[in-house]
Amino acid sequence: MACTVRSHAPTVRDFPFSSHSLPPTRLKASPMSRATKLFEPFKLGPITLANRVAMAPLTRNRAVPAGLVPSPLAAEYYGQRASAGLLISEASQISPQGQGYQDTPGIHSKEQVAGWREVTNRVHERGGRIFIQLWHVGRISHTALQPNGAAPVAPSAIRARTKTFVKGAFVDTSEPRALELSEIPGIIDSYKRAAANAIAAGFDGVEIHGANGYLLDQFAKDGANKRTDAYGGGIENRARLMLEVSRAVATEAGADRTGIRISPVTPANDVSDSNPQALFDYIVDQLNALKLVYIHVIEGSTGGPRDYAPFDYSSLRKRFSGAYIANNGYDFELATKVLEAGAADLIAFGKAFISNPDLVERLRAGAPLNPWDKTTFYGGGAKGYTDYPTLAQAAE
Ligand code: 8OZ
Repeated sequence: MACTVRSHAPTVRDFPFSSHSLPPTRLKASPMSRATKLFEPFKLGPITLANRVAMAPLTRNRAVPAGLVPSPLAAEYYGQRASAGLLISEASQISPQGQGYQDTPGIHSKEQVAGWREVTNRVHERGGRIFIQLWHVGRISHTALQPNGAAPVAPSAIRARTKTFVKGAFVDTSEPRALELSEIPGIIDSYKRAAANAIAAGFDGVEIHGANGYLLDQFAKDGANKRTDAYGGGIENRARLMLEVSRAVATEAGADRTGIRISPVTPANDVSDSNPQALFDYIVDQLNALKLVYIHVIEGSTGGPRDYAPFDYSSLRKRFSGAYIANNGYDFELATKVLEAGAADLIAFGKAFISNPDLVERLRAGAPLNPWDKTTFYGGGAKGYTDYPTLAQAAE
């Protein structure tokens, strides 16, 4: 996204997206339990979710620096949130090249698989379900995070006008190099191996990160993709990588355990497209043919206005026979309205889940929500991660 450079010294607590934080929702306390579709079970492929509340993928930058393995605190954090119908993990790089920020976890090494196994065990013990989000950042990275200090890779050698966070400071993303055609099978293979690792780690499924200006979104959108080969030019060519990755991951994990997150109009990470409706109508038609289990759609500007740019999301809903997960700025009222209207199957909540481990119970009771603390979103330890109280703990 076009990030505003701040005048004060940057810290890991100041990722661009945190500037979009909405004021915490305070709902009127009510002793009644609210019965809406939000709390009804949902069959997602072979698994049954206890309710229609999903926890959106949330970058928290707390992996153990040596090996970028999820820490024991991560098992506690996800376990605390297991009453969500579906947890979607923080974005996790599929390869060392796929990393773009400090201390994000991976899903490419044995040690990472073992770390994630602790997370999935904890969530399952508590009756929850969890998918992992598979991530390749493409050009949203820095040479300091790349193997051998190499340039990050992208569809085209165009630097994104945004920042990333490296070694305790904000830095401009590095000038990327364009991927050679001959390298693309290797990228697809990394997604496949990551999907196999995810299943080995006990995840219920995988979500491909096709959103927010990262690699697959960079290929799809003509602001970032100026290629002249089979992966650039018209819509079919630009969509090719996202679709080839989807097919490969679905082959590995099962289409009924493979979802994808998309953000048709977001300006996040300096990405743009001249005709997002035509592009995403085509992409969703193809995802439907691949029989993916869900599309997870960020409606509007990520973490910002829902009406950022005109787009007909119902067109995507109509084209896709799997589940539709809606995200961005939902509260209880809007979630209920959209589910009752049949415009979505699940609603993903982001920041509210950071500060409310028992978000489902609070929504059901109409109880107030804990406000979130932006300064502990990215990096650090237990503070702002595993120490937000449940309603029961708050009453102690
Ligand atoms: C916030 C900070 C860093 C990365 C995304 C993975 O927006 C992210 C992300 C969010 O999808």
